[in-house]
Amino acid sequence: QFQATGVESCFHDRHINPQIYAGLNGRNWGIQDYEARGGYAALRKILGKDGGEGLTQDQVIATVKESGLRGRGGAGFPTGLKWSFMPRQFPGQKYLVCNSDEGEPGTCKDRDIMEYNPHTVIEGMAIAAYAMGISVGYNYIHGEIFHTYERFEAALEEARAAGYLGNNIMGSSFSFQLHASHGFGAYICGEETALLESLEGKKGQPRFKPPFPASFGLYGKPTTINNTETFAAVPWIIRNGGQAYLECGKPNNGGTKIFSVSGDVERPGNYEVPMGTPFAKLLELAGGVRGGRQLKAVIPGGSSSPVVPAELMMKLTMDYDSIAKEGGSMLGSGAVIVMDDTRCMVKALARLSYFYAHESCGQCTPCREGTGWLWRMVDRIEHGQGRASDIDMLDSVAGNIMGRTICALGDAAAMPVRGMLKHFRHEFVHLIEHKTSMVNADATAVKT
Ligand code: L3W
Ligand code: SF4
Repeated sequence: QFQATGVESCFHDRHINPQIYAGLNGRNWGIQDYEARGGYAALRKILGKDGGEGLTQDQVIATVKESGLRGRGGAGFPTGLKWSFMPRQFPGQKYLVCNSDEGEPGTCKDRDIMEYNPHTVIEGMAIAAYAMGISVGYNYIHGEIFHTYERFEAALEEARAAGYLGNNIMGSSFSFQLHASHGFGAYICGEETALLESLEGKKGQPRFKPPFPASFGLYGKPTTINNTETFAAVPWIIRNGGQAYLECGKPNNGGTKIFSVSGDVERPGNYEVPMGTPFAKLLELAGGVRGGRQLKAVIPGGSSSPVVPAELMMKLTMDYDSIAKEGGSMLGSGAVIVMDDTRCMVKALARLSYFYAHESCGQCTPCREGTGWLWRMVDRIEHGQGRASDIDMLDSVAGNIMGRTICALGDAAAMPVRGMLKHFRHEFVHLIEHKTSMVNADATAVKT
C-alpha cells in the first residue's frame, strides 16, 4: 500500500515543486484545478501568451540545461543536452515520446504522477515539443495500470478541448498532437528502443545503440524520449527559472526527485525531496524501519542497483553522485527498497534473479542463458542445495553478462548479484555450508 501523504507534507514543508504532486488527494487532477494552481502558465509563457515576449526554442533548452535536470528514468542523462541533440531543421517527421513504462521493481512514481497530476506531464511534453520543433508525441504507459491510462486519456481530452494541444496552440504557429499508448506489462518495453519497437506495433525487443533514438527513433525518425517524471519537472523549471530548480538540489544534481520507498518501513510511499537529501532523512519521512527493527541494507535505485549495507547507506545523500561514488551503487529510477535485519539476502537475490530471467527478451545469449543460470544457482543455494563452487560461478557468470549484451537488462541482472556477493557473501557461504539461512538460524521471527 503506497501512501501519498508523505509527499504532500514533504513539499509543503519545503515549498518546492508543488506542481508534480499538487493534485495528490485524487480529487483535483482535472484541468480547472491544474490551471488554478498555475498549470499551463509555463506553456503560455513560452508562447508569449502571458503578456511577455515568449521564449525562443534555444531559450527553453538553455533554461532546461541551466536547471541541471537529469533523466529521472534511471540513467540520469542531462535533459537539456538530450534536447539539443534533436536536429532542428530535419525535413521529415520528428517524434517526442514519454517513457511511462514503469516496470522496475520498487518503482511506482510515474503511475502516481499520471494519476494525480497528469496535466503536468502534458504541459511538460508540449514545452519539450515546442523547444525541439516536434509536432507529434506519444506517452507509452505501462500495461497493468489501465486505470492510469484512462486517467491520462481523460486529461488529454481536457487539454485538447482547452486548446493546449492540437493545431495552432493558443493561436500560435505551434501545433502538437499528443497521444497515449499502452504496453502489456513487459519490463523490457521500458528500455527505450524496445519501447519504440512496441509503439510501432512490433515485438518489444531492444535495438542496438548507436544509433540512438535522437537520430534513428520511432519509425526511423529523430526521436526524443524522456521519462514521465522528467517531463513533469519542466513546467516548474520554465515558470521559476533553471537556476531556481538547480538550487533546490545540489551541483550536478539539480532539483527534486521522487523516491518510491518500499519494504520494511512504517510508511511506504512516494516522497519528493530535494536531491542531496540525506538517506537518514528520507527514512525518517517514511516512518523509519518497521517495528523499530534494525536496518540491514538498502537497494537505493530500483532492483537493478547494487545493494548497500546499512552503515554505508546512512552516510549517503540521495543524489546521483553520492549513491554512485560513495555508495558504489546507482540512484536509478529512485526506488528505495529498505530491508531490515530479518531479511535473508540469498532469498532476496533469488527473487530478483527470477525477475530478470523471466523478463529477458531472449535476443542475446549472455542475457538469455546467463540470467536463467544465475537464478538457478541462487535458487539452489537458497534451498540448501548449493555447492562450494557456486559462489565463484555466480561471480563469473555475472561478469560474463556485463557489457556483453544489447541492452542494459543484462547488466541489471548481473549488478545485484555482484553487490550481494560483495557485501553479504558470508550469508551465501553459510547457507551452502549449513544448508540453512543465517537469518533463519537467528532466534528472531522471520518475515516472509
Ligand atoms: C544521443 C548519445 N543520445 C546516451 C541517450 C539515450 C537514452 C539516455 C540514457 O537505461 C538505465 C539502465 C537501467 N547520443 C547518447 C544518447 N543517449 N548517449 O541518453 O542512455 P543510457 O544508455 O545511459 O541509459 P538507458 O538505456 O536509458 C536506463 C536503469 O536505467 N534503471 C531502469 C529503470 C527502470 C525504469 C522504470 O521502470 N521506469 O526507469 C534503473 O536503475 O538499468 O541502466 O535516452 O538514448 N551519444
Ligand atoms: Fe534482450 Fe537481455 Fe539482450 Fe536486453 S540484454 S536485448 S533483454 S536478451
